[in-house]
Amino acid sequence: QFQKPGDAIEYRQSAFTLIASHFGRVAAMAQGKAPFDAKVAAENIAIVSTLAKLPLTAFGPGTDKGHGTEAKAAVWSDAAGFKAAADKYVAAVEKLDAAGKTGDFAQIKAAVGETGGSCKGCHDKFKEK
Ligand code: ASC
Repeated sequence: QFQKPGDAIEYRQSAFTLIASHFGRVAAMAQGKAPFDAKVAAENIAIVSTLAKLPLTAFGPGTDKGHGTEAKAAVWSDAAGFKAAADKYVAAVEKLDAAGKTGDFAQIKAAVGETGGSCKGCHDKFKEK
């Protein structure tokens, strides 16, 4: 799928950047930092949902070093733990997607909290900084 390890690292970082940007717009609404607009929330959640699994395809062997990666060695040495964290994130995004479709603020807020927690949970163990 990727010609060189650097291509995979660049790909996953790019995907996470887009996910963080679009999730951030919804999180700002959930936190009351931006006005809640159900349509804008749904549009951004749909983008997050489409992109969510893409970076997970780019942690193959040999992509653990260089090219500005912030992935910790634990991604590969604790592959089961990383898989569990990734599954939690995918499940949270599925709930967020469902909440986005309802347009209900309380449901979106709750799902944003769970999704953000899944981002943080993985970063704490598997990402530098
Ligand atoms: C975000 C983002 C993350 C998570 C995390 C939640 O918006 O970019 O990495 O939420 O900060 O704790």
